[in-house]
Formats: sequence, C-alpha cells, structure tokens
Amino acid sequence: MTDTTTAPAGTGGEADLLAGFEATISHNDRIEPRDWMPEGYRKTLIRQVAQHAHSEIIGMQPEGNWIGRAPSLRRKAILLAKVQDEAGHGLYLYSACETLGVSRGQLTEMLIEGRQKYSSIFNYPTLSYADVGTIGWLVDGAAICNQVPLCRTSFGPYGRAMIRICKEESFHQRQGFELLMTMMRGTDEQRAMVQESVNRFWWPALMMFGPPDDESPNSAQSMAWGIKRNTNDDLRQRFVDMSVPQAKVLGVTFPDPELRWNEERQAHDFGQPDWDEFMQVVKGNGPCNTQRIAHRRAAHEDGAWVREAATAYAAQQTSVREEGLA
Ligand code: BYC
Repeated sequence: MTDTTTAPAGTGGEADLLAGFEATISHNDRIEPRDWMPEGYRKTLIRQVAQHAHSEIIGMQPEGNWIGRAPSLRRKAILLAKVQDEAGHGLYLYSACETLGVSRGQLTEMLIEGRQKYSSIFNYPTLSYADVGTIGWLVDGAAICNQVPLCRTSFGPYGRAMIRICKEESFHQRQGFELLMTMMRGTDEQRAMVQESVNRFWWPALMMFGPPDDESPNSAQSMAWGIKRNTNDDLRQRFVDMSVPQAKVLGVTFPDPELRWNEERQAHDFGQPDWDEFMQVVKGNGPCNTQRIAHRRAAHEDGAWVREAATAYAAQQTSVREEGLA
C-alpha cells in the first residue's frame, strides 16, 4: 500500500505531493492506488466503496427471498441471474476497496459488527412478487442515477468497476419494468399488487440518495475531491424526473400529493421523504436490519471452512512450488 502520510526522501515533501494530487483532481484525471493521496481521501473512499459493496451483497437478500417462489421457470432463471450479478458487483467493489489497503475480511467484519453501513433500502421487506419488479424498476433505477456519474469518479478502480456495474444495472432496471408491465397487463388483482408495491417502495427509493444537501456532512468534501460528481438532491431530482413518465407508461401512481410538473423549473416538484424514518433505518432500527445482518453473519460463519480450505490449499501449492525449485 502507498504510504499516504510521509513524503518519500528526495522529494519536495508533503506539500508537493498534495499539489500533485490536487492537479490530478483538477484535470479530472484518475488517482490510482499507487499514487500519493491524502489520508482523508483514502478514508472517505474506503467508507463509500465499502458501503457500496456491502449494499450489493446485503441487497441480494430481499430479492433472494423470492427465488424459491418465483411464479414460473422463466422468472426464476431471470431472478437467479440478477441476484448473481449483485454478488459480482459486490466482488468488483470489494476488490476496488482492497486497493486502498484494507482486506475483504476486514470489511466483512466491519459490516457484521455494525461499524460500516449499507444502503437503507435493503432494510425494507419484500412482501409480494411485484416487489421483485419494483426493486428492479425503482431501486436499480435510483442506483443507475446515482452510479452513472460515479463512472467518472476520481479514483480509478472505483470508476472502472462502476462502468461494468452500470451496464448490468440498466439491464436489471429493464427486467423490473418488464415484469411490472406484464403484471399491469394481467388481472385487477395483479395491478393492485403492483400499485401496493410501488406505494411501499417510492419513499425508501428517494432516501437512497442520502439526506438533503444541507444535512449531508460528506458531500462538499467528496465533491471537491471528485469522488461524488453530483449532490444528493440533484440526483434525487433526476430520478423523480426520470420515473414520472415511466410510471405513466406503466399505469401506476406515486404516493405523493405534492408531485407535479413545475413549468418554470422544467422539473417536478415533490414532497420530502420521512427523514426521521431514514435516520432510524440508518441507525439499525429499520424493519429488517437485524434479520439482514444475522443472515450475513450466518453465511460468513458457514463459509469459514471454505476460506480455511482455500488458504491451506494455497499454502500447500506454494510449498510444492518451492520444493520443485529447490
Ligand atoms: N443508506 O453525507 P452523506 C444497488 C449515510 S446497491 C444508508 O450524504 P455520502 C442494488 C452516509 O453513509 C447501490 N446510509 O454521505 C443492490 C453518511 O454516514 P457515514 C448502493 C446512508 O457518502 C442489490 C450519512 O448518511 N449505492 O444498487 O456523501 C439489488 C450522511 O450522508 C444513505 C451506493 O452505495 C443510505 N441511503 O453520500 C438492487 C452508491 N445515504 O458513512 C440494487 C454509492 C447516506 O458518514 N454511495 N447515508 O457514517 C454514494 O453515492 C454515497 O455514499 C451516498 C451518500 C449518496 C449514498
């Protein structure tokens, strides 16, 4: 790992390193793992990228809940593939995070001990199969709004992981929309299931973008470092403007009496989510927080023998190679 705190001998010192770092940021070039970086930049990235990776892995649970109860073989195959994609996204992001000098094992420990967060959205339950469609449409839709600008984030490994993830997320969003469209063309009962699901997920989807800008402690510094490219409120607005016409095509409404087009702003006005509820969910008191972490902890403990076997095999291979060389 690059030493981020002391200047190598023979250079102009930390001030020069900082100037080099700031020049890279101001030219919109990438910072790479071997480059010098301020400690705060490294810590902020570990926090955000780890939180993002954890979200992908914990995010497998609400949809995974329906794999065994999918209504057809086709829907089951689609859902299995989507949940597997999320595992893959988690792995790209853990790998990107490891380039900052922290191991995947440490990150997993921090998640299951509650020292790192994951997205609030995954602490809500999935109560009907329509939720699989709504998660694809609204949750992956919100994720795309948030993540497309992150393809241009200033840290190379994170930006490159995001490019691949965004391609798959777009596909996920379309599969969700297609599932909901199929249900909307079905019976009255199916249409009611879709509307009920959208009613439950709309506000939590808006919370995914984080607190309002004037209550977001990290945004200003993360924007100055080029980690974030847009503020939380900008991205939330973009998501609302994108979703309203899609809802019309589907034939569903959003549960917000304040939602209307503002001609002057050329954007939608909309109400605020319940930010007290958001804070409760983020602090661990949402409907499914305990269950999600307990499940993740159990999976980690169940997998201990696999990690031990892989470590023992790697050590054995190394000693076989060394004996061969001797
Ligand atoms: N949930 O200063 P702020 C997916 C925390 S998964 C929980 O604005 P920041 C998918 C925040 O961490 C996609 N916590 O923070 C997977 C901070 O606390 P700490 C997940 C939240 O970092 C499976 C505090 O509140 N996407 O797509 O500048 C199936 C103050 O916030 C949340 C990402 O992870 C939240 N919603 O901005 C389907 C995107 N919001 O850490 C789909 C990457 C805020 O200081 N992350 N907090 O203790 C980001 O873009 C930014 O981290 C955020 C927050 C916009 C989320």
